Amino acid sequence: MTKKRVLSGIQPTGNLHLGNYLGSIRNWVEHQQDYENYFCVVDLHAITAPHDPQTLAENSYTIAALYLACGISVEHASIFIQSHIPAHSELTWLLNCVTPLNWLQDMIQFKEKAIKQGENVNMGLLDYPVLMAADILLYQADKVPVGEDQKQHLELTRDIAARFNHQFAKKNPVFKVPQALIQTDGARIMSLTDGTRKMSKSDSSDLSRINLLDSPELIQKKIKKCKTDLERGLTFESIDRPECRNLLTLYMLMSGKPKETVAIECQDLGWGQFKPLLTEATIEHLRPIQAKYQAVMTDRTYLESILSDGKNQAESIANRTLTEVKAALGFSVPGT
Ligand code: AQP
Repeated sequence: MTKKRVLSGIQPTGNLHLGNYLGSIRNWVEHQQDYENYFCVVDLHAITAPHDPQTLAENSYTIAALYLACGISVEHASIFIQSHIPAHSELTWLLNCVTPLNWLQDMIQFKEKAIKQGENVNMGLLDYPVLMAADILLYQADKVPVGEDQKQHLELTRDIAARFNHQFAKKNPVFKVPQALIQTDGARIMSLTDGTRKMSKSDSSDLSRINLLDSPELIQKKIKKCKTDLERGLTFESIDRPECRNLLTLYMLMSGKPKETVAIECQDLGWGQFKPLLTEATIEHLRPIQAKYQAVMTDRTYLESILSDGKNQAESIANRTLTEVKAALGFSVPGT
């Protein structure tokens, strides 16, 4: 039986944090044997916010190395860099011309990031979800594992695919309409400094997130300083204690203990007793990931060969879809 196809990606906009890992990469790793996987570093998305050209390429290699360090295996997945495959940009343009403007103006991420970026809002930021739709639809992906913040973009991808098929390919649909794959626990990891905001690479305070490559000392400092409340006894249930729920979830996922065990262990604890437990579990969880990352980064030739193989495997599928899209839209073919 042929395996269903999975595609996902992360922007090289900074160091990966526990939100990216728990909401996204962890799912890729857990289910990689069950699917035919394509995992990309979405560097074209990274320039929708102000970026530094001096670090973009290196950040992309860092993210690819972290995919491997977190447990993605090239036996099950093609790993590649989005900008290495021109079909992503070309399909974006074609999809731009079938996507109603008001669909994009309604996107929550656009509204939030537009406020954050002030006067520095470019067309690319508005167009971010169409580029994401192109990434997914090029590979005819069945499933897209993402954190909850990307759910709305996935819905938009489905709408764009359905609209294109309906307008231009009624008899033989060109695009598969993909499904989101969202974990129940860890789908939305919150900031360490404000339990009502998601943990994010672009938060101006580094204390708001734990990065996968943070040293044990820095992890300890961030957890020590993280926002808590004045109550004793820690529970998952309290709706009005967002920091408490978030930190218990982090502890559960970092320690690998079942939710019930954590609930019993922490029900009578104060923050002073809990924080060292979370610190220890986080440091130990990240230790092997950091060691593997260092090993991958010392062999650049190996990393580049993985990205080159990944590109070749992915590009043939992408180009096939692009040809079908252009045919459906009625473009001429050179030489005919
Ligand atoms: N806080 C989070 N909790 C759970 N999942 C999360 N993801 C991001 N933040 C959380 C998931 O990580 C994947 C990669 O995201 P991305 O880098 O492509 O863009 P993003 O969603 O905008 O992530 P960030 O960290 O907030 O980056 P910036 O600040 O650069 O925009 C996605 O699957 C996302 O759901």
